[in-house]
Amino acid sequence: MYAQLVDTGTQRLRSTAELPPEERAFQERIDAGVKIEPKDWMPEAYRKTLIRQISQHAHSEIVGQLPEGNWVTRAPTLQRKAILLAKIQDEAGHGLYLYSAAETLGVSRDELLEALHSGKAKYSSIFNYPTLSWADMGAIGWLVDGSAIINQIPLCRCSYGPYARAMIRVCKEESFHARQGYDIMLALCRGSAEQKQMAQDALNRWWWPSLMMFGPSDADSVNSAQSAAWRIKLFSNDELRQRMVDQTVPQVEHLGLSVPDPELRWNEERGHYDFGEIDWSEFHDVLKGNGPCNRERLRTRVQAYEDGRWFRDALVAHAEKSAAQRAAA
Ligand code: BYC
Repeated sequence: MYAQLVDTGTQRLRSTAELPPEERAFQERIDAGVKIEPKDWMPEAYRKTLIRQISQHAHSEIVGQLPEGNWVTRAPTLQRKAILLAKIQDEAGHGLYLYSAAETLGVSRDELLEALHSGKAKYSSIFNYPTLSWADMGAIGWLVDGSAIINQIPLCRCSYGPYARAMIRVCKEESFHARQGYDIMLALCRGSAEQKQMAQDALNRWWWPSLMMFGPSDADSVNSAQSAAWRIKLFSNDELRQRMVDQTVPQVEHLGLSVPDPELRWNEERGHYDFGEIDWSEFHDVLKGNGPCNRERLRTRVQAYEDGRWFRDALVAHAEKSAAQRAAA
């Protein structure tokens, strides 16, 4: 099974009538659109679900820096390099807001990092793919950050206040990321035949993993029903994935590229694009740790954490020394 099945204590969705009075009052607040704040009473299962999702999200932002970090020293111009650096720094910032949002639920950052570094916690499947050419910087910004925006805009309205508020700034920054990615793709598609081919190759490799980012199909999404009832999820995995396809296909056409899916076609009746079946065995393999870069990503992340130990120790020593000096004064 690819889900952690965090024991939230709820095996199935209970009707309002079945809920104990405290939980019923909580559900009524959620249904009325009231934001839940850290000091409010909440069911233990709600708290655990949020810790799971917010920490996975934070880990994704942090690990998500690695595939792009690979290209900072090889950006084609000084301007592209400055933009890429700024984007990667934004991702670090998103990770920090999100760890702070998770901490409001009573978990420590050390516990969260330990779960990531030991391989227990998940991060987005998308960051386990390699970045083979400069065009991948375009495809990631355009498709990966583009998908992230589609998933995260509704999260700005989710029921947990600190998560919803963190998402507002994150989405604004993601929008810059998506535009810079599309700008790289445009430049390549207006360039030489080889450059356009690089852009097509990047689209071919990132298209399907980007669709997988939205998670399993609704029928297989174990957490969706309860998360929807708690307004942590406002749209289903499949609804958001469809939105991504509908929004992106005209952008592909504008670039003069083609989507690597022979079954893709406009469905007049549905008013949406139909698209081919996702290779779910690939998705499950990546989640189990067997994607092309899982081991490398985790190793690099743990090494970065170890390399920064002296700095964290120095900060703590400085804080302790300052506190002792203040106490003695
Ligand atoms: N990758 O029941 P489901 C970024 C897991 S970073 C890995 O549908 P849920 C960026 C899922 O966790 C953007 N695992 O779950 C950064 C669950 O397992 P557990 C990251 C996945 O939570 C740097 C199991 O599969 N965005 O944009 O209701 C540079 C069953 O799934 C994935 C977020 O984290 C996946 N793709 O829905 C550039 C958004 N999909 O936990 C860009 C916040 C599913 O039970 N998260 N799983 O062991 C969410 O919206 C939801 O957690 C998901 C999954 C839609 C992802």
